[in-house]
Amino acid sequence: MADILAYDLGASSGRALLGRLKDGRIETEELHRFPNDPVQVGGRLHWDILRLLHEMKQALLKAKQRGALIQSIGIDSWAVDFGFVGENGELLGNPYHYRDSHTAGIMPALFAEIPESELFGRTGIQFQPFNSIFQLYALKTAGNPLLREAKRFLMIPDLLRYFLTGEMHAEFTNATTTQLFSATAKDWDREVLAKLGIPAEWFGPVLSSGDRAGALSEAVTEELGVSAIPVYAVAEHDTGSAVVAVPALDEHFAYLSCGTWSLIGTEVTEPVLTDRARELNFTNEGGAYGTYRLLKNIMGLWIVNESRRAWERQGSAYSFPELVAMAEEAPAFAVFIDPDDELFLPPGDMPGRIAEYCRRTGQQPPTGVGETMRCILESLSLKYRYALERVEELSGIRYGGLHMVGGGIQNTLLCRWTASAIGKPVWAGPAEGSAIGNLAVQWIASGELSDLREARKVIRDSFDVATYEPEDAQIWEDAYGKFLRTTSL
Ligand code: LFR
Repeated sequence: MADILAYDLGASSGRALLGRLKDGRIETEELHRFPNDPVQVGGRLHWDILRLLHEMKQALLKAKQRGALIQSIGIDSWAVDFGFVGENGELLGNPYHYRDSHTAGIMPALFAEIPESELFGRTGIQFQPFNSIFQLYALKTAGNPLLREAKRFLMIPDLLRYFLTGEMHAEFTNATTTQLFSATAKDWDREVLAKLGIPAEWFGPVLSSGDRAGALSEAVTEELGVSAIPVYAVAEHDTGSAVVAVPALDEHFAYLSCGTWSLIGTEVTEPVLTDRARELNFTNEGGAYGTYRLLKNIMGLWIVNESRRAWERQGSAYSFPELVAMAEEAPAFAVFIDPDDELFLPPGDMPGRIAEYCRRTGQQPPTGVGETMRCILESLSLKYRYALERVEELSGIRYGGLHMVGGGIQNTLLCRWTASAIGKPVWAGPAEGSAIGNLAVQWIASGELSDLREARKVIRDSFDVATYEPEDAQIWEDAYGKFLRTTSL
């Protein structure tokens, strides 16, 4: 039985999943899971990229020990971040983490060179200070010496794929998230690059999902004693892979990819470049097979993860199930935050920032762990409703419910509250959305699945999808009104 391997790297952990197609069903096996802890040095926040490569190699060794015969490999990861390769083919420096503060306050300076409306019209991408365009601009403004030596710009999965294969390629879904990619010409936007003085030669040809992207290099096959396994470009942006795995049978559907971030949106065939989409700061990220992901970023479980770390630093360690149980016991709808307030973007003391947000908005700060957790999870659920209403406005479609995929669905309280907040059913599953979408594109590439539609059907047949029905309609309606007033949304 042929196995294929998906590497899915998230902002807090990475995993390697083996996938197998058997009688029209997908079977997966987690080969390896590893933390992805960023490293702070000299006041800057970096990814530990070589450690990630090491862990990816560990997965290949584990596969070998199990006697798995891997037919192909795909890599997906978070978006926007990148590394530079120099003249001698070596990595220059360490890739920055998109939550590093070097992009804070940088957006207005760039808009003085390219107006906001022009940049959105050209790229269709939402404005976030951490988009690659702003990161590059910040490095340039600071006179960072890496820029003088750089010969190629590679996004995180491109870079890791290069380490494994020796070939440098860009990939469509992830390339769009740079905000340097033309939504209409479907190629790097050379005019934007020229205006910002970024060398166009850094940006190579762009592969589509399912294109062959080389094979394990001799250096790797010799080091690990494995064969030259082919590597495919999948939907290398993890959210792009997660959307591939949404088990929807309808053409039009709404999804929420729920992990460190919450990405809520729908799949469209052409980017929506209207003024309204720009005002709402929606994005049109490239999807698999020429689709676009019209979606909105919501800060997501990052706020929970960081709060947990803050409590741990204060000497109180809680597991996620404990935190969720404490949220459920706390009083309902006491205080609200806008999870997308910029206060919550950088790492740090989230409970302290939630208290600060409450004071700023005339609310009594939550007093304990349970209250704080309740505030976060209720506010997230209500923000999902706000965003979903805007997805419906932009697409002109009313959705019958919301598909939730990603690790966040293990938080069943969040799924329940989301259903109640949006007043529609939530269909939750699969949890390993990105890795499964990654596998699916490899199977389409090898011809074992015919297309995206068939892939979604097979995913639907292979994984449990839990349905959550909305409850307490009026109570949630009132809470939504209070949430909107408090957050001034
Ligand atoms: C989710 C994600 C989001 C992107 C953010 C930063 O993992 O890829 O889609 O906006 O991380 O890269």
